[in-house]
Amino acid sequence: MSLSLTHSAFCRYIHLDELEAVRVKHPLLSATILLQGAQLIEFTPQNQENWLWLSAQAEYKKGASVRGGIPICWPWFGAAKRNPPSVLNDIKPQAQDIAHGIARTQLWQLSHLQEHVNGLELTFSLPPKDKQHTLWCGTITPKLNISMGKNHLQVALINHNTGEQDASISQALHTYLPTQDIRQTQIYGLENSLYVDALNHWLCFKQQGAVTFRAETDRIYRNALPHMRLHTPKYAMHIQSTGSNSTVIWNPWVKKSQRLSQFAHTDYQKMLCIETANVLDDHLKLAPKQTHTLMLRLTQQ
Ligand code: TA6
Repeated sequence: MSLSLTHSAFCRYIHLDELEAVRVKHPLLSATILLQGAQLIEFTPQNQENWLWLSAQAEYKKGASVRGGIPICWPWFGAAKRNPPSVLNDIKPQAQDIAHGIARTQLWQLSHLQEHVNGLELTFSLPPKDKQHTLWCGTITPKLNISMGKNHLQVALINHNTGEQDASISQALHTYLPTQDIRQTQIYGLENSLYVDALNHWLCFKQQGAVTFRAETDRIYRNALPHMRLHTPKYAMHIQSTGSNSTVIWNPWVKKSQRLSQFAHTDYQKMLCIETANVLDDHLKLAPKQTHTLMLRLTQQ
């Protein structure tokens, strides 16, 4: 099915193995978004490469998240049991072994598509589904807005509490980014931030200098600054966020790489995750009818 835009741009549905995706091509860019999870797996400005890392071993199977791009962790991040009671209370017992929530394996719908002279904007919504209610009984509904141009990618996860009571979730835009060499990759903007080290008994530490990678890294930075810079051997990227009180930095390194699905043993050398989030004590609390937006904006220098 083709969704016509102007003569210079088009948007159509394609199949990738078991999954359906929206493929957009514009004079300034191209992109691919899986309907499962509203997962952006490719954003390629004109004459450039994909800004996002996508596993060469990616599998497009129903009910399983594809490794790469920007998976949406919602309405909880990480292991359910690691979440505060106000988040855990809405997760049904049969869902408590599911990592990173249910949104990334549910079928979203393309609900809005708009072309601008400088790019494209798409909105995806997660229709209320029986399956969802068997796994989670919260009252917050999400929408995902993706805005793209020749030198920017903006992703906004918009949460609205439809209920008559306060509601809580944890969430992350789990962004996979490429690098030519993880050992020559640095993240600036987290200096002196406090972080929880998921690999060291979830104890709290203070970041000294830029973030570099010499071992498995799985850290949740608290009250992170809204602007970070990623430096890799081939490109530098500004990472700006609003509505985010947590930043997760992850690289699986050698041993975990051997246990990960859809991941070659040496892939850790060529990727990292910088995740725009609200997790642990900084999870999202919404009053009745309140709306909150978690927004990530990537631009290259
Ligand atoms: O965001 C970091 C993390 O929670 C890691 O602990 C690791 O589990 C990663 O997410 C990937 O999770 P996934 O379920 O996509 O394999």
